[in-house]
Amino acid sequence: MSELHCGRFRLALDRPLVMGIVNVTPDSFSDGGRYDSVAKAVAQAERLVDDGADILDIGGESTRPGAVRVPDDEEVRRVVPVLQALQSLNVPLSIDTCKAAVMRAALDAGVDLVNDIAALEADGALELVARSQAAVCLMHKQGEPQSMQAAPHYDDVASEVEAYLAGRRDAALAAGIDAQRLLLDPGFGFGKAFEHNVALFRSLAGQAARLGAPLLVGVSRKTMLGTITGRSVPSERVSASVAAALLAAQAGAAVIRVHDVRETVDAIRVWRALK
Ligand code: PT1
Repeated sequence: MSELHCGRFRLALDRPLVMGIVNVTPDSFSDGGRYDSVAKAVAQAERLVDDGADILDIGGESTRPGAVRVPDDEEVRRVVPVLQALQSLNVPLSIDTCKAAVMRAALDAGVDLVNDIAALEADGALELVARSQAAVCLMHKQGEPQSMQAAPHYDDVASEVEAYLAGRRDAALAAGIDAQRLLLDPGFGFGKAFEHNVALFRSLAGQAARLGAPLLVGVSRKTMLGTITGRSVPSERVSASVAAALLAAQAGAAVIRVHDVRETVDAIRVWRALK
């Protein structure tokens, strides 16, 4: 049975794992010392573990369409205290970053997985992760979050994303990152129009089989689900997100990245019991 070598942990991949999202984004008015945002993130993380999260994904910079960049040192100051506070929870910790400086600080703080929307393309990132014991998620995107939804273009989105992921997988293997440390992610909503996301979603089972690596899928509360349901408010996309998570699980996704851990865990339990 396949397993993911993930820092301090060996995670069995015999069922879809649920990765819970923890955002550390300070309120600039009331939170000069960042105490409030750290305390809130830790409380949120503890709740997600109670709800059944298998992995916690901690992020200090939003990468949703149009989000503004956060400087390296500011991102480090946001996430490191949270990672330190969560070490003793004994749950695998993931850092959601594309910056090598943040990866280094997070690895020093004991992070178990590096979740990189830029697939370790930053200078030094591949070597840094290779020297660690952490797992890594390599994601596809077209363009940068600030402008990626302006005019996404593909001739064949599924084969282009698959070729990119195969190339980054091979770069990671060549750098000495063991296959059992790798997750690949098609990157829903990252430089993709609605039709691209749909075509990509329908290609998940084939990609999982051909890439020969476990896939991570992140569709939770995303615009594509708002387009399908007509719900413009992300927090009203919970049922849509759970439905999409189940379809991703059915297509063979190994890890599902979600906001709504409790709902997703229950749905996956029912799917596994009744399928
Ligand atoms: C993801 C992901 C991520 N998504 C991984 N990491 C985000 N591995 C952050 C929208 O269309 O899918 N995989 N880290 C969040 N990014 C987005 C992108 C949020 C698009 C919302 C949208 O609404």
